[in-house]
Amino acid sequence: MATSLKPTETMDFYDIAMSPPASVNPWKARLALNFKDIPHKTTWVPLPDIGEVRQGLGVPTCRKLADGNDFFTLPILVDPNTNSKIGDSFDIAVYLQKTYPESGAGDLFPPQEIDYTFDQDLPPWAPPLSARKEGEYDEYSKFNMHVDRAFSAYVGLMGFFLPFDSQASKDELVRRAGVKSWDDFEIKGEAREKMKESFRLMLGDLAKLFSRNTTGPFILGKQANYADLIVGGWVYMMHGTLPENEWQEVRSWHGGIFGHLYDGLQKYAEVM
Ligand SMILES: N[C@@H](CCC(=O)N[C@@H](CS)C(=O)NCC(=O)O)C(=O)O
Repeated sequence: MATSLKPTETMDFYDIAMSPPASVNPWKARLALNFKDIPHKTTWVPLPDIGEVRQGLGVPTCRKLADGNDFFTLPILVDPNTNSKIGDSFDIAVYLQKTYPESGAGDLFPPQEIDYTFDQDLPPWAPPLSARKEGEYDEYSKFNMHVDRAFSAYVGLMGFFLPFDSQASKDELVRRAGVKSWDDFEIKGEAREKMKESFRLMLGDLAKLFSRNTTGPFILGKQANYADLIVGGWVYMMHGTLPENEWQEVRSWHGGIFGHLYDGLQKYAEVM
C-alpha cells in the first residue's frame, strides 16, 4: 500500500560496525533513506554477528557464497509503519520509492537510459553478486550490477583500511581469505600504483556518464536519483577507507567528477 506521506515511526537500519561507516551497500541504502527523508536509527552490527542478527530478524539471505552456502549480509531495514523487513540495498530503495513515493527529494527511479557496462569477471575471492529477477527498474538493477563489478575489481585498494570496530572482525576476514594476518591484505608499492592507474581508467569510463549533463554534479544534472546513489555508495566507501592523500587524488581525477558527486551527496549522508 503506497502512502504519499512521510512515515511517522522511526525505522531500524542495520549497518556493519565501522567508524566511519565504510560499507558500500549499507551506504547505498543510507543515501536512499535520507533522500526519501525517512526517520531512522542505525544499529551497528559487528561483522562476525551479522548471521545471528539477520537470522534473529528472520530476514532471508539475498547472496550466496561461492560454495553455494548462504552469505549473511547487511543492510537490513525494518519499517514498523508497515511491518516490513527488507534485506537488500536495491530492494530497500525500491520499497521506499513504492511505499513513500511523495516523501523526500522525489523519485529515486526516474526513467532514463544508463548505458554503462563493465564486463570483466569478479576477482576470484569475491562471493558472486546477488542475482536479481528482471521486471522492476531493470535499467537501474543492471547498472547496479555493472558498477559493483567494476569497483569490486579494485576493492583491494580499500580492504586493508576498512575501519572495523574490533579485531574480531578483522580476524574473521583473515580466516575467510585463508591468509596469515591482516597485513596480508595490504597492497603497496609498485603493485598499488599499477592498480590505481587501472582504477583511474575504469573511473574515466564511468565518468563519461556523469559528463553528459554539464550542470552536474549528478547524472541528470542537479537532481540525484538512485543511479547516483549506487556510485555514491562506492564513493563513500572510498572516502571511509583510502588514505587521505589517495582520497584527494581520486577526488580530482576526471575533472573532479567523483569529488563533486561526494560533495553533492553530503546532504543525504547524515548518519542517524
Ligand atoms: N545485494 C546485497 C549485498 C549486500 C552485501 O554484500 N553486503 C556486504 C557489505 S557491503 C556484507 O554485509 N558483508 C558481510 C560480510 O562480508 O561478512 C545488497 O545490496 O544489500
